[in-house]
Amino acid sequence: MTSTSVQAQDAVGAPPEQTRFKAQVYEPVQHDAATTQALARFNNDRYAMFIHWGIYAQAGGVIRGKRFYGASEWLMQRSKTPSAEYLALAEEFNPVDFDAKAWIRTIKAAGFRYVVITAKHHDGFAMFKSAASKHNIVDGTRFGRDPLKELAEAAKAEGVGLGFYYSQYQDWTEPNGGGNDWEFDPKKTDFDSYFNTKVVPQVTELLTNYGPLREIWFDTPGPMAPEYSKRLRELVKKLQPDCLLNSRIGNGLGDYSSPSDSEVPPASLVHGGDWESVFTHNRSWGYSAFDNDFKSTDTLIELLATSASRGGNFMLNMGPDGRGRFPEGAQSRLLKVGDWLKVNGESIYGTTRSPLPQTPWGVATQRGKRLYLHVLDRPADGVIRVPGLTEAVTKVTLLAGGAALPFKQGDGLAITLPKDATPSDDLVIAVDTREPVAARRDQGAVLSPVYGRQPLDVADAVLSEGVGLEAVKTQLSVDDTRKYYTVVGLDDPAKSIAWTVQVERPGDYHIDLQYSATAAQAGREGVVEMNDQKRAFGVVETGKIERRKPVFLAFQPVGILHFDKPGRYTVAIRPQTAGQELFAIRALYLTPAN
Ligand code: JFZ
Repeated sequence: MTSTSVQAQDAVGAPPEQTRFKAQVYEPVQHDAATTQALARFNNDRYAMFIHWGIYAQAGGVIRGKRFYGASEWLMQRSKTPSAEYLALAEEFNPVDFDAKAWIRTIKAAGFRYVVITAKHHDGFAMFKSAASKHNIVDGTRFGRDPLKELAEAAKAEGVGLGFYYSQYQDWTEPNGGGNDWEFDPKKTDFDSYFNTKVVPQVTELLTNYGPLREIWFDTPGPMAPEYSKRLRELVKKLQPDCLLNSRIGNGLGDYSSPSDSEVPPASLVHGGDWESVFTHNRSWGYSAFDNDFKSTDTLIELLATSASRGGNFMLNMGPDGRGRFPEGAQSRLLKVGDWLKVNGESIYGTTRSPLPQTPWGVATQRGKRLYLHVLDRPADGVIRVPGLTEAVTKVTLLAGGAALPFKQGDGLAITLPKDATPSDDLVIAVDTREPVAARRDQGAVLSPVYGRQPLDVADAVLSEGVGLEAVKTQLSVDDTRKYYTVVGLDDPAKSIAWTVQVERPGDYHIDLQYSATAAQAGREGVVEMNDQKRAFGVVETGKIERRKPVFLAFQPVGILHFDKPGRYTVAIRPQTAGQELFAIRALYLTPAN
């Protein structure tokens, strides 16, 4: 079972009722044998496709001629459309271009190991044949086919894993479901009846009629009582003991964690627990006719490599349109990631998290005696340094092509990159060692003058007694959650937050602080300290943090720190006055200033 802090965060439906949460730590948890085995496969897979597909795809984010930005699957709620009018979309919905085999071929070519598709989203319309509700694709559209059945068969034939998303609490077209307060009186809804007559039968159908499932991805449990999460858990495990459950089943009853949307958990908070990050490709989960803001191939590879380097899975979303086609702008980028994986896949699939501290050139993954260095940021001098790597290195090769790379091992490892590599590639370097490289994550972030500005995140800071790490969630729109970490309790000169850094070469670094502060906090004083160097600063107002509003962050220059020789240093922030919370700090940045 997952910890209660998981629940505090994930019990939030969208929109969340809370803005600040105690930060979640991803700890390993004891499971039964079937779940443990399923998690081993889950962690081997690393890369998955998420598909949001429903009758909302027919609207593509537009209703009554009005565009709704952000999550298109929330269209009904955002526009406060009554059920009867919304369900009319089902009459138009006829995805004649849907081809399960073609979808699975693309999914496979893109390198995804399993796919999780919306069986029923918050709108309550089932994308599968259901005896429990007439609002289903077979009985309620002229299409009349069961795409989940066709997908299950195609996935099985190609060896791609399958999972279903199921909205167990929100159901906007059922009078007794959760979430529709524009049409139904929440005081009169009988959730128990909804749960027994729709959720239980439909989840049973999903676990009975579609073969073995990798996971059921529940979502937005909201205020759902623990007994319901418990009953769902028991139902799923009774029907398929090795089907995994995500933490959004609610009440701390998941097998693995779903971080908040579009978040890869900070390395320092990952202590070996199991998790799967979910990201949109553009800015909507469901198809949007006007949003083509697709993440670039490089960004996708970076998210995948970063997730793997922290020991988690990356599940990337696709929103097929009303005819059943993958948007071209998304598909072409996915296939490029697939090409990258054909060459570099061994650095992702089946790897474990990085043993290294934060390094400025990128991230690492590990497989036994082989370490994979993902070079996301090319150093100006073409030399990749891994300070403190003491295990004997036997060989260093470029994964693409297998060319041996020159390296030196003394005080750490220094590898010289080939000069002709294209700048935008995520180059992967395989480092073979005589013994597996031991974990040295707490050695501190590597500071090097050959890179630009280097962030020191509060999530990675050492907090003194009485200072706590919090996650702040604000939103630009319903889907567009922006989460960041900050601290509370930084209100006394005796308290501090601090980072260890490993300095590669002597030099000067500019300090910048990124934070949010209220009017009351304006003018309060703090100090950045490193040994006997102290740089005082005064806080400026940025505004109050409010839920569902953007957070404004100051980026404030503070001064210069001088590191006179290579080695480890501690950089700390401390308030100057007792009894006054300094600010909501996000990060400290150090930028070479020679
Ligand atoms: C939920 C859904 O409401 C959304 O439509 C989509 O399916 C997404 C994957 O999940 O949205 C959420 C749920 C939780 C958070 C944010 C959006 N969260 O915890 O930050």
